[in-house]
Amino acid sequence: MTRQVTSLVAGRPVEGAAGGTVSIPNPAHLDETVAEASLGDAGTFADACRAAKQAQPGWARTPAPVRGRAIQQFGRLVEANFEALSQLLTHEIGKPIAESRGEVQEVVDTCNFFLGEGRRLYGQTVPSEMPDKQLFTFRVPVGTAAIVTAGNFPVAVPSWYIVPALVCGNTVVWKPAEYTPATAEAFTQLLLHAGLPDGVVNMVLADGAQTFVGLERALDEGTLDKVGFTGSTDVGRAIGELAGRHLQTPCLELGGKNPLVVMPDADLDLAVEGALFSGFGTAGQRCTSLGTVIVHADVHDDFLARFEKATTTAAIGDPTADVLYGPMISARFAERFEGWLELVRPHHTVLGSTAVGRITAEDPRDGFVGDPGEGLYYHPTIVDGVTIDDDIYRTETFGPIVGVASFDTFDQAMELANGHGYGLSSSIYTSDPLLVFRFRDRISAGMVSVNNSTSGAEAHLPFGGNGRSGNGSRQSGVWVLDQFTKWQAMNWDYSGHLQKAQMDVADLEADLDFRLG
Ligand code: UN1
Repeated sequence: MTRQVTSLVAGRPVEGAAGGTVSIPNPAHLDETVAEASLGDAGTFADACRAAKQAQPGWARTPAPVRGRAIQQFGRLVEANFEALSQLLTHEIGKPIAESRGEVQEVVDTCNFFLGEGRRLYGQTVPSEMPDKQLFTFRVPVGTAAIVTAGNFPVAVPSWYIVPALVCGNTVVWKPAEYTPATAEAFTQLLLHAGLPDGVVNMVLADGAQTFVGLERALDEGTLDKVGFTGSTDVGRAIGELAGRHLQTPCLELGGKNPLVVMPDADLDLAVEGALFSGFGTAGQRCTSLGTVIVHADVHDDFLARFEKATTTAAIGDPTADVLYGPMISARFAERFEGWLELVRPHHTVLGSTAVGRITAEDPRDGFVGDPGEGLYYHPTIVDGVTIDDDIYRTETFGPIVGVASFDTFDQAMELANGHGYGLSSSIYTSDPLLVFRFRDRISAGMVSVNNSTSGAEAHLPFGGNGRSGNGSRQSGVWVLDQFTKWQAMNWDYSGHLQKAQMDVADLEADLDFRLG
């Protein structure tokens, strides 16, 4: 069944298709159309920001525990529609069904965490320098938030922004990836049925260029107070510049080139399992996907042989079956991936499958699950012999490709782990606590795994990166509250007279010349 979907602004579907229409094929069965979407344009986006601005004061006045209740209801609706949403996600972006269910669970986990935040949103009571005076802090909503997200996690990542933004008293304009309109529309319908007043959540389907113009317009009009963006480093930089001109700090979650370091004392089978999942799970299209395995020279050959075996024998294919990964998300992702395959140089050794590039009848993959000709399937590719000077070392390659580099000293391992300038996720396999803490101390990444893959962050720890991976903002858990609230400081002097801070403070005479005999 093909879904007809459109933007949802102020609780209503947007008529017409100011930004044109797109047809979304199932990437696992290209002859099946999942959705026909009517796109909005910059004007639609600006209208949505106006609707959100209008709804915001009323939503902020809604008591926070009641806002938390809306989040609880949304979480319940997601659970009640768990399987339908998971299946839709798999149909629209080809994510293996087990991973889609995991992603929907991440939305439920996020709701479970934040539904109680409505009853906390703690401020502080702080002692004053003066008698008969009390200091306080309050969390104040930022206002309206535009959330622009990628399509590789079309519901979990949006929920990381939208759920805390709402519970904090903000209203939202969400711009999902234009290649996941069906999942986005379904997700928005669940939000709209959770009891949110019209205009509190708005969803605009639009392409990137129109969205950027819409952002500029809304910022100029003063209808937008915060931008959250998950996507590429280049677009993040442009959004950061734009927001900065309006004295705003956006929440930016950008790319990664996540290292997985294998020390000589590592459990190699465990490391292989981690590399396989984070390298090829979601067809390597997570921001937390493994970029380069950095393996000690003493265990390099042994690790590589085991990694090659695991990769060559892994089940790839139909995402509704039990596979390591399915197709690429869309034709755009497939094309970009083909470009990145050209970063493989003659000094590299390529392993992992029966061929490189698209899986076809001419370039088949042993053990492929289903018919590769039906979808956008690509061979897994291990590139051994990566050095710090290689383009592939410093380029985020969003797809099923993993580099392998080797090192002799821990310093070299750290240079390789940090030298690309990204800093999202990282991992070390070792049994030595000293190395674990040395790694934690020296790695530039915002997230560190020990004897675990670079993917699979839990939904209540701070998620985010440094350097080319972001501007230091963090999502998830209590840490994201600082993205969606501003601290307000209040002092209340009930002494009945003016007490001047710093000047009218009681002095305690001390004998600072005193010394022990
Ligand atoms: C992303 O790729 O943008 O940590 C998010 C993970 C998932 C989320 C990834 N929980 O791999």
